Amino acid sequence: MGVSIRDAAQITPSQRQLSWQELEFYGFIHFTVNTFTDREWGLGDESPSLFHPSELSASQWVEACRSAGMKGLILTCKHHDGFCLWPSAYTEHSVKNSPWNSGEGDLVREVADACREAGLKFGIYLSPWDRHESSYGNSPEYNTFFVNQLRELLSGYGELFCVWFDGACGEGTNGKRQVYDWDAYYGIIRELQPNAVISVCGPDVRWCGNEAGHTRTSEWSVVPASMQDNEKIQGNSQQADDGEFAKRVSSEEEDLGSRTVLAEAEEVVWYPSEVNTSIRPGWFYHAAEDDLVKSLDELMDLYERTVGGNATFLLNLPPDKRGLIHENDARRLKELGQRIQEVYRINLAKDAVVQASSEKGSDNAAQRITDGSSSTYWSAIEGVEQVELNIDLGSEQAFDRIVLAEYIREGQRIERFSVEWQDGEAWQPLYEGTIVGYKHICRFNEVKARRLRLLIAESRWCPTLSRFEVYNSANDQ
Ligand code: FUL
Repeated sequence: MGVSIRDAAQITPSQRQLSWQELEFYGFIHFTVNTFTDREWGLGDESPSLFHPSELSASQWVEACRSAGMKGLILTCKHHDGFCLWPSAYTEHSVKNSPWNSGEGDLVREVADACREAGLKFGIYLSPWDRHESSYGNSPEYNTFFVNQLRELLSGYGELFCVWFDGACGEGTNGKRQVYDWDAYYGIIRELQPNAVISVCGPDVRWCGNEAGHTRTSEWSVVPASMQDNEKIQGNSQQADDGEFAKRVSSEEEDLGSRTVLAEAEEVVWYPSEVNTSIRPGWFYHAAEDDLVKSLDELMDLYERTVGGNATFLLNLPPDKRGLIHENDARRLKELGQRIQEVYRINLAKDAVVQASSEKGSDNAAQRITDGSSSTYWSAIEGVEQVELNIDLGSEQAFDRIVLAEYIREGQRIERFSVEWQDGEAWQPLYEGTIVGYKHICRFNEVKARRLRLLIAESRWCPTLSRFEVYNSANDQ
């Protein structure tokens, strides 16, 4: 029992996990018959004739995502009500029986094409729980049906970056119990879309555990393999359509990867976190929520805590009955994109001179952390777990953000660090942090300084860093 620090330090991401992590921020679209019935969970008996968006424009959705700085989009191809946004050959419960485009429409195709045209990655959400399909609960029959639907989506719409399996199910004790054949689902995904990550009820991307935008101070990507247990993920997911779940934050499991956790673990895996939340209270559009779009400050804070907290940010945008992202949401997304760009535009450490108390060799010299490339990196000598890095910005600068990035191809190592600034002869504390991982955004009150030092107080085997950047958020003015 117990995983050694050195072993934990050697756990690295797969190529598909790395590519996914680099997307950082991407959109979620919840759209189905619920949009027209004003519900969050459809019952499965809705008539396909309800689905009649009057002005649907997938390129407007994609443009809204792009304006926010998102690099991908995941579409609810089928939510719990079972209605399919593509003309599946395996059910009548789909767009082929809707007035939209006279039953000739294929929304999955429209969104996939719009994404490709705009340079966004495309991913699919397919709810395992299906309240319409009569075979649901008759396990082998439904599993065949589900694999057939997966095959349609995996083979008909070009490259996918993600297949998102929701853990939610509201069948309750007297409902139908379906035993999902996860191995069969994963098998066909790996076969037909080897580059796609399988998220939530899947081995590649971990659900952060809440839908309210709560983030952990120390979000480890290396966690016990037992976290990949789908039964447990489903148990923690939404069980009832009571409008409460999306607001709930459970902080029971704050620590998923510290040394205390490693000491008890049998095996650890690279299983990084994704934070999913909605721009409005609901996942689907409700006119009553038009004035409840999250504020720019809230969204910016979420962005900095998720992407800047070693997670990715999956932000949901619900198109309205017209089939458009409402003006209020579209405006907010554009504002967010501008704010992100402005805050992170001028890196004040671009020409900084860096020295480290330990350096593995010239390929991994300390200076690598400011060369603007995320494929070069500094590393301490193996076995050196505490390091001091001195950063000289060349002249005094005013700033309130520092961005750190580990070279995660080599694993996640840093456990505790602090940053100080030089004030005359003295060093003043500026920031204390725990993990870094893919990206850590340090936020603090503005300070004016020329010299900084980063003290890595605890790490696993030897720390690495690929980026050290300095910004001033006042630059957005
Ligand atoms: C939940 C679902 O029940 C919601 O409707 C939504 O799809 C969200 C992303 O996951 O658990």
